[in-house]
Amino acid sequence: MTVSEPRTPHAVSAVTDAGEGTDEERALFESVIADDKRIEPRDWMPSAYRRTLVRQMSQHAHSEIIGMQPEANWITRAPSLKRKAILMAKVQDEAGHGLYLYSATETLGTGRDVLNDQLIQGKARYSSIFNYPAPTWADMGAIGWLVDGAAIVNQVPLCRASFGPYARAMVRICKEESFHQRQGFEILLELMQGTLAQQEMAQDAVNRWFAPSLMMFGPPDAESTNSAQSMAWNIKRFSNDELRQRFVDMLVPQAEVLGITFPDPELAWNEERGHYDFGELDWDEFAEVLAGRGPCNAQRLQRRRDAHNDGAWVREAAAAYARKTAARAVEGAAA
Ligand code: BYC
Repeated sequence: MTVSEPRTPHAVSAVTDAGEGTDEERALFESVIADDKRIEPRDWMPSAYRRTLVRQMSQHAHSEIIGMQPEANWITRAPSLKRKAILMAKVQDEAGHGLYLYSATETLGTGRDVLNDQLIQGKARYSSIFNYPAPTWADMGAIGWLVDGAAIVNQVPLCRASFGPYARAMVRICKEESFHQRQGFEILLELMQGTLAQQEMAQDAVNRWFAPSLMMFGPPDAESTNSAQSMAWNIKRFSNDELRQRFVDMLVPQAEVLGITFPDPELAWNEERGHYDFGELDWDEFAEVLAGRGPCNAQRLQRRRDAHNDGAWVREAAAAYARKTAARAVEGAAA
């Protein structure tokens, strides 16, 4: 399997860039990591640690922002006022998550405008999962249950990430993701208790989202270029495959409650391992999506660009208002 533009694996140590910082600074950084404590924005840190955080946190922020699109598409078509209100609240939460994460990334010295430019110019990654279409109402259930479910499994360990602002942002995000997952499960539960057509719609959505949601955890460990270093720095706590396995083990009993099946003939309990076995994922498809050739990549980016351009007048008005308020404050102080 090849992920587009593969990176050379980093050497695995707490401090990578030899010669950086003073002996004291490096020793302090290493001891904070070894003691499983937090690095804060003003602390000295190796530049590779900073770059890794900016990479992961900005990709995460972009995922939240792009991730609003498949669901926002259903706000005007939600089947009831109650469903519309819940969906609006969820999409609004995703915007909030994006903003906390951009703010946390800013504490590392990379501004939101820079990150936004990278996103709209197609130079930044965001989660592969948001390049798949959401053609039916049941997709809202499948996204909540599977996509937010995978997000929780991936993100709960990030509440213990070594960089303080990231870890703290994740605490609130995880609480909200938990509500998101339950609302998805509840949509599917209601559909599965409905007509045959509704049951088929729910099953079809789960068939389409199952494998992509497992790919959210990233490539297999052997192909994961960043994992070893990120784990040495206590940014990641578990490997991609460990979390993927945890997710599958969590899903199977929930699927039984729903009366839904997964499109994987190899899915079976393995007594010896104490885990569910599951089939190989289509990593060529994953590579295609990462290379920008997934079903919705072009549409998602274009919509983000359009929204950014459409919002220019709001940014200009806010900046003009801020200038005016500042000028009035100066005049008031002089008077
Ligand atoms: N999609 O070395 P690896 C949400 C890239 S939003 C795209 O294992 P790492 C939600 C990876 O970036 C949830 N790219 O990487 C929002 C790397 O490329 P670069 C988003 C992926 O970082 C709205 C290369 O593949 N969650 O829940 O150690 C509505 C090699 O991978 C993906 C986060 O962002 C992917 N799936 O581990 C509803 C969580 N996987 O950068 C829901 C935070 C891998 O070297 N991020 N790549 O060019 C992480 O935990 C980690 O970054 C990952 C990847 C586990 C995703």
